[in-house]
Amino acid sequence: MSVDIAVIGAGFAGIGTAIKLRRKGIRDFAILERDSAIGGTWRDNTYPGAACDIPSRLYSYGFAPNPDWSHTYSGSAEILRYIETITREHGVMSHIRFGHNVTGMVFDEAAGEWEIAVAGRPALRARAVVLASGPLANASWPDIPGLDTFTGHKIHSARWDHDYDFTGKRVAVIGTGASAVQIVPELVEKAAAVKVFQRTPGWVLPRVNRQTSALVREIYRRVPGAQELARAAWFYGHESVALGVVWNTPLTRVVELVGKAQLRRQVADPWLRRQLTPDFRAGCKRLLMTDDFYPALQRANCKLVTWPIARIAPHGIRTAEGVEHLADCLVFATGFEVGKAGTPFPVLGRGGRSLGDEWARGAYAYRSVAVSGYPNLFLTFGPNSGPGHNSALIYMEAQIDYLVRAIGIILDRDLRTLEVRRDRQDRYNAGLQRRLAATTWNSGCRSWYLTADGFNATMYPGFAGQYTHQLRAVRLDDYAAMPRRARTA
Ligand code: N01
Repeated sequence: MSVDIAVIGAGFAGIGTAIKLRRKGIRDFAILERDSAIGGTWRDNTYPGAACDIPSRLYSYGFAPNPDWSHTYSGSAEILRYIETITREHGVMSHIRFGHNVTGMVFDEAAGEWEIAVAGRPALRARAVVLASGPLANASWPDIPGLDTFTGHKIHSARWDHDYDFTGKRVAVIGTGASAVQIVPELVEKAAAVKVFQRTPGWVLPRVNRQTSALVREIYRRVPGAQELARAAWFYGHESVALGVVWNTPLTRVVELVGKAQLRRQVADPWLRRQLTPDFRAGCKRLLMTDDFYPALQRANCKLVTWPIARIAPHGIRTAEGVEHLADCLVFATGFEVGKAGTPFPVLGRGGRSLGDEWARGAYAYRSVAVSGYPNLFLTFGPNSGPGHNSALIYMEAQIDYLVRAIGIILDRDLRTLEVRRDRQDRYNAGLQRRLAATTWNSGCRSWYLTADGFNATMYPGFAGQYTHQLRAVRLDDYAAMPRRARTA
């Protein structure tokens, strides 16, 4: 079986890619999705309180504005509905092959095709592949001793168990990242007791969510340009935030002042305030946007535990000072496996070289979308494309436009291979790493942005506008292009 293009993953990026391929008149493509439904992150992250902390007008595609967002920041169900709607409206559904779990890819140099292995199914061949499987797709269970000995219920934030009834239960939440700060305010409403195990306090900033009034929705629907204007306002607002969170400059202190003011305003107890005060520069780890987390921690049925976890016991969690915290349910808001195996499955390029091996100490790519040695392969949300201050969708749409243009070049010119030149890739990454050294992410905290060796393969050190600008055109002199006919000549 073969197609011109294989897209791996039917989340936001895969669906966006498919829409843009169709708009370009490309029809011979398949989206391989391991699950039985679309939506990726927004299908999987359905924990109570799950929402996006980027405004919906920015956290959506520019080509598919939605006048009906119910709030400034939408919940996960509404975002999933948006993805389903654009998938249907743009005729993408028929391209999706559900239950197709890709287990590996090998580049066949003679044919100029990727051979894609799919669990329990025949392999698929494709002239070009778009890897849209997402960096935060696999839940991370922490390596805490005794994890398997717990006799109660265990839930990970990214795979919520909606059948479990928290009413009257004692719950222990491990983690205080972006997922936990959304979960805890919901859990305290139902559970008898909630203990929140914090290893590192994060910077918490106000979110201020508002319902969109009927009048505003009507304006967005009827007034030409209104949605674009609102999106532009949010975009430049977030771009200005970059000055305080991307680089480690005096402006970072402004963000820290806002965080400290929120802490002072919402937490009266000086002891608790001290426990919640971060000891690293704002932005070094992901900023936590919430108005509800601190109030939830101060509810009578909630307690913050700051002693390190020593082990998980059959009936709860034992902390370093020897106390056992009994729990009926452990909630793991412990994040995702990021770059642990290099790539989500083995990817073998020219001469059998392995992308996983090359990326073992930290991933790199050319402008985050292409990798030398792996022709006709394009990445969404690839190395160093994390924003930190703006919407991931802005970055994603720029990547998609770029890679669809590159794929168009492969098809229109009937190329066997289009491969980024190594020297261009190296020059790009040398510049990136130089700039990254001056950012807040490299200022000394531990985060999933960095590898164990402190290599930043995750974030883009600049404004969103700079990132999208560099992807506005495919510069052919950055690539080696080999026509198909050269094989037989
Ligand atoms: O995961 P995280 P997340 N013992 O890795 C703690 C996106 N997202 O799911 O900080 C004790 O950030 C860990 O502690 P520490 C967003 O990109 C977006 O919350 O490492 N604790 C931390 O507190 C985000 O960055 C939205 O010391 C342990 C927590 O678990 C990404 O997803 C909403 C531990 C993990 O935090 C991941 O966020 C939610 C251990 N052994 C998520 N291991 C939006 O709104 C880990 N921890 C867009």
